[in-house]
Amino acid sequence: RGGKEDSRGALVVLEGLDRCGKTTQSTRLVANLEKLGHSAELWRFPDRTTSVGQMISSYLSNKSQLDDHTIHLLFSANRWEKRSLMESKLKSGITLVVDRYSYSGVAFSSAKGLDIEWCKAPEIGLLAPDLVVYLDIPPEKAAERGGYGGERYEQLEFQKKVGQNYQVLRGPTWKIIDACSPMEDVEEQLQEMVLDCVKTCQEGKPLSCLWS
Ligand code: Z5A
Repeated sequence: RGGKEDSRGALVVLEGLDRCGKTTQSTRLVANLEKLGHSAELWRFPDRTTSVGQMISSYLSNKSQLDDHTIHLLFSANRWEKRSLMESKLKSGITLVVDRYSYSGVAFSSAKGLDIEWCKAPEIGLLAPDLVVYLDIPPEKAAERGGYGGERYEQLEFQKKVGQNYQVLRGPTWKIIDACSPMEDVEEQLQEMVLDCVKTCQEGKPLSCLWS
């Protein structure tokens, strides 16, 4: 264990409320990693390009209605359909920077009143991130950023509940960054955390599965 043959890419997840800066930061992070000579790819969930993803997209833009349990399972299925590709990319040495993952799935669905353990169940067996970076922003501040569009969930009261659920989900692989700091400061802190994590994965840290 820990030899060169076990070297792999890192699974890094960015989480946070709507408008916390995940898209901005994940894009910059991948570019910075590449500049430093690391192989990295930007992924996001929901992945709206698959047929499951198209059902999710239609639901989020209020073009279709779905029962809360059903949409929860679709979000989960959207991660399962990418699981084996995710594993092979990581094993081939590519670091994946993922904009939202299972924690969004649980935090958003349980904010609607679904039982948190029920929400976690379909996520069991997906790959566990090596690092989860939570971009922390008060919901009121997030709402001021460019304003919310027309997508479902883009409402202040709902986002407050989501923020509380994220707190319940925080675990040992989580690191928090103040997302109200200037973009360049967030970028720098994030890069430092991720480079540490990439190093431990190159040194052969084994992959593990959710939910742990
Ligand atoms: N969802 C779910 O229910 N279940 C699941 O399993 C999953 C997701 C995976 C769609 O997600 C919805 O699906 C989402 C959760 C739910 N609903 N909500 N809310 P999405 O990822 O497609 O959409 P999003 O999360 O809402 O992304 P976003 O609106 O694009 O936000 P963002 O990526 O976090 O932020 P950004 O685009 O980088 O930045 C927003 C603005 O803030 C922009 O104008 C920036 O220039 C500005 N910004 C960024 N950083 C800063 C700093 N540091 N200072 C000042 N201004 C900044």
